[in-house]
Amino acid sequence: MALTKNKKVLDFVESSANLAQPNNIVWIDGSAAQIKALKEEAVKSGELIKLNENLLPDCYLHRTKVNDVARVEDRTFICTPKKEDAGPINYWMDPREARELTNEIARGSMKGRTMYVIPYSMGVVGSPFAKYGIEVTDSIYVVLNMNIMTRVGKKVLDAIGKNGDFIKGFHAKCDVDADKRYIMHFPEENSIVSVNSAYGGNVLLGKKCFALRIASYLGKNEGWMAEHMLILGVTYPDGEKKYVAAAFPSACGKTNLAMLIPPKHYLEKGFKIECVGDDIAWIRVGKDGRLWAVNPENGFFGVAPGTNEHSNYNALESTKRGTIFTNVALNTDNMTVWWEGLSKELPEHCIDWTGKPWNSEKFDKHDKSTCAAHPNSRFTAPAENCPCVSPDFNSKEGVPLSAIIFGGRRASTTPLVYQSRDWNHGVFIGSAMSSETTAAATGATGVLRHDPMAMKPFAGYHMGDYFKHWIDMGAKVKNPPKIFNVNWFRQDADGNFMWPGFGDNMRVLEWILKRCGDSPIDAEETAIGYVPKAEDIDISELDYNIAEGKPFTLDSLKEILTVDKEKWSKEAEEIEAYYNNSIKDRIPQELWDCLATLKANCYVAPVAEKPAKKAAAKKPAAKTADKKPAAKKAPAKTAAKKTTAKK
Ligand code: OXD
Ligand code: MN
Repeated sequence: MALTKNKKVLDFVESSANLAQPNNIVWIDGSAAQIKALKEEAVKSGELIKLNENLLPDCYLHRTKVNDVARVEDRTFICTPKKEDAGPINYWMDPREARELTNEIARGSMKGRTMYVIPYSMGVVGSPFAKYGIEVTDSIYVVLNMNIMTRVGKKVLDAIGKNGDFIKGFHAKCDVDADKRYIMHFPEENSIVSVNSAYGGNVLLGKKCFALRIASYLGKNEGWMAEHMLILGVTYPDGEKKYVAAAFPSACGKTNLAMLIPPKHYLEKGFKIECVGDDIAWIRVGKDGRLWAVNPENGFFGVAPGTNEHSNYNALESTKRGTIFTNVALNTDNMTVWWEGLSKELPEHCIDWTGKPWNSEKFDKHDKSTCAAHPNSRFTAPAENCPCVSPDFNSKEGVPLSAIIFGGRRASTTPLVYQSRDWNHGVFIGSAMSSETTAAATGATGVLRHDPMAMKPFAGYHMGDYFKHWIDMGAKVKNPPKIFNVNWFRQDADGNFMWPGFGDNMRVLEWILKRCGDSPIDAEETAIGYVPKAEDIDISELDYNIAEGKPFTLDSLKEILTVDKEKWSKEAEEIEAYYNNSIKDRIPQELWDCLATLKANCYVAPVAEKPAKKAAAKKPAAKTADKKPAAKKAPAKTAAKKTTAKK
């Protein structure tokens, strides 16, 4: 029975049903009884496997089809009436054509099936940040994941009210046919359509589709920001709290940073990290002239491989109850789960993510095809499970940001940390981000690509306009957060990581926040921005590399803080080529100015020549392609600390 009188909701449900022709329609009211019954039904049909109730209470395993394991960027479209509004780095389709195509695919696809209607809220229901959506789907897996990742049920329909608006989301599994898979966004119609997939990032429509692509478009029009960022709080020994948001591309360690456990001597002093969010931040200007952020989600859709009690104790604890695992391995000895990096010991009897018995003798950690768990296997865990979840997690106002951090996987060039000269320069740094690709999206991994603000796959409109929106937002805030860039992934000539990462990133966070107060600590001004004086980063009790006889010293730190002008001069050319050849137009002048400054700062006069003129960035294209050769594969980390590459 319909749970609302809102005509727009009823019309949307009716038109979806007319198209997909399900046998029946079930409204998700959010009650525990309904969710329990759906889990039982999914176990009966084999869609979910019930795990050991004593060891992993209320936890389930789901396997996707082998052709459906990651986001599909080349089948994800922004459907604006004018192609140029989607911009040159989004895939675009004419909205009418997109509707016709997906209607054709979805027509009658739910015959003999049930269509579930999920009312959900991104953000705390009733808060000023909250936005509502209705997703219709023929997948119980989607219902159960949405129930973890968002706030669902009747309370959302009550908040939408009789006349309120919402984002329409239509999902149909169809035949999970990769050739007919489409993830369509209609920003001007507040609508999303997803067909022929059942993988989270393509079908949990509240997440990437709504909370980033559609929300970034809404944010541009309404004066706020939707960003691919974690949010964390640092509590100081005297009880003071400061908050940071950080953007890293998918599977580059956002969840690890958001739940970091500081080194022992920080803990002893009373420092604490609390997690507000691990993937998405909605950011608004507060009455006090600062930027305030909320995490619109209610759970974590985290990458499983590499997660263990050392790399991310808090994430692992979060998965111990009420969690849905996707494409991890099943340990049949005790009906629990396993993935590469969970433990050193390999399970004796195990079914791999494709459902076949796994032969651990053939396992080669350098060959992904021998893995028991898919490299992009996931856990969907309730945020309330997380031991370090912030008491501000459900705050209606959000948290005030002291710093914004950008970061990517860069084997060279980018120092461990540096700070922008001001807001606009920070926007430039974000716009120039590049990182090696990961298994979170289909396609080759380990290839360096530009990923501005970690939003390349998620900005719902023209990237040049998105940069402009950042510039405009900066002009609106009296006390903007300071902007930084970090790189945990710098490698030495032998391909070893030069910084331990994980909990030790606390040392960098501490420096960042010391730069944000009323009387910031000093820093070195360099060609690219402010870099720490090495002595100002606490490296006490850092045991990195000791086992290899190369302990981490001040000189090691100095090495990863170096700014090599020659490399940066090449980087500047690369950025200019990216602007000219990929983004092409609508790049704000402020960013061209920052690029010109970078080029001038990195100019190295040829030896024995007269002083040369300063180089200036100009629009005419340098003809470099937006591609670099695949970065050298990172071998396992040093013997001092064996870690996975998601720090
Ligand atoms: C994610 C992603 O799932 O970025 O968060 O792919
Ligand atoms: Mn993400």
